[in-house]
Amino acid sequence: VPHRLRLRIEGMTCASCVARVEDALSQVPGVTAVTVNLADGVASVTTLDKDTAPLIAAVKSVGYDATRLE
Ligand code: 9UX
Repeated sequence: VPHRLRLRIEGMTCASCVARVEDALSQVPGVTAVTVNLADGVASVTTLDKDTAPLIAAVKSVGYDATRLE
């Protein structure tokens, strides 16, 4: 079943940052939905894969830091 998780994203300061993070997360296999809130610094991800490491790696690959929120 799909599940939702949230990531704290560090370093986003403008709307283009949001678009970069959304694009990166959307391309991770298993991801079916992504929303990123600039003001909160939080990404909400719906994914079929329980492994969060590829999500965090994708965010880091475009220049931001990410940590799982519980
Ligand atoms: Mo906006 Mo974000 O000019 O790295 S793209 S600050």
